[in-house]
Amino acid sequence: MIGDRIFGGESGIHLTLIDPDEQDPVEAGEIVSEASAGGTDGIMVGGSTVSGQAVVDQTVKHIKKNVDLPVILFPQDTSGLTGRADAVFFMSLLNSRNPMYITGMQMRGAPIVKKLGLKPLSMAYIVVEPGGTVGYISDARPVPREKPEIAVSYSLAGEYMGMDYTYLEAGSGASEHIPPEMVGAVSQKTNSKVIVGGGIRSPKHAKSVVEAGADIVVTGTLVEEIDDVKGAVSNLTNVIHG
Ligand code: 1GP
Repeated sequence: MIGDRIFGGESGIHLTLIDPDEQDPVEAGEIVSEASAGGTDGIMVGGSTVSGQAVVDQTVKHIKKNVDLPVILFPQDTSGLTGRADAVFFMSLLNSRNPMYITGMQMRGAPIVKKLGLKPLSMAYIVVEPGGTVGYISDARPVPREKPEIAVSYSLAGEYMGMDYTYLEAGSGASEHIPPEMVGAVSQKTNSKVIVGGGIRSPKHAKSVVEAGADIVVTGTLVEEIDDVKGAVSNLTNVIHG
């Protein structure tokens, strides 16, 4: 079934993140066709500044038209939801200072997720320095890069609250990805599936976080900036799939 590898909790997964504000829906469909040919395992759709539900809906429509891959929403608020997707990262930004990003949006979104029949994937979302746009918009207090123990504590807190995934987020387009030492500490000391994203642009970057224990690697900016999406994704998936 679609998404079995991801929803079954397997490791060695690559997800391609599409920000609906970065291209029109038709172009998003073309990009994911290339990413699929390069071996990506699924598509995430979301961004920090999405300009409305209609664009999310149309983006997922064109993605679904072009590829037979699971589509997981990565919403910044309820406007990031559409029933055309398969699942949603139902996340709480644990190190935000604003309760809207910890439980507020979740309260508003939960009935919509239920009504749309989206599969909720429960996730502790942890913003790490530099944190980028998402860190700024969500009023996060980014975890210092040299403090893996703080990331472990947040991840464990999420695990004990019943969350299946921990997403270590450096911020889209980050100058440096999550330090492997932090990925390793979270992977070893928690039972969470560890997702790592932000600033991963090369097979070398991907290899370093996978070897440290990342179960899922997310790349977004790369496919926005490169012409040969298939080639770039293929280079990453060769490393991530092992
Ligand atoms: C952003 O972690 C994701 O939420 C992906 O980051 O755009 O830097 O790949 P990049």
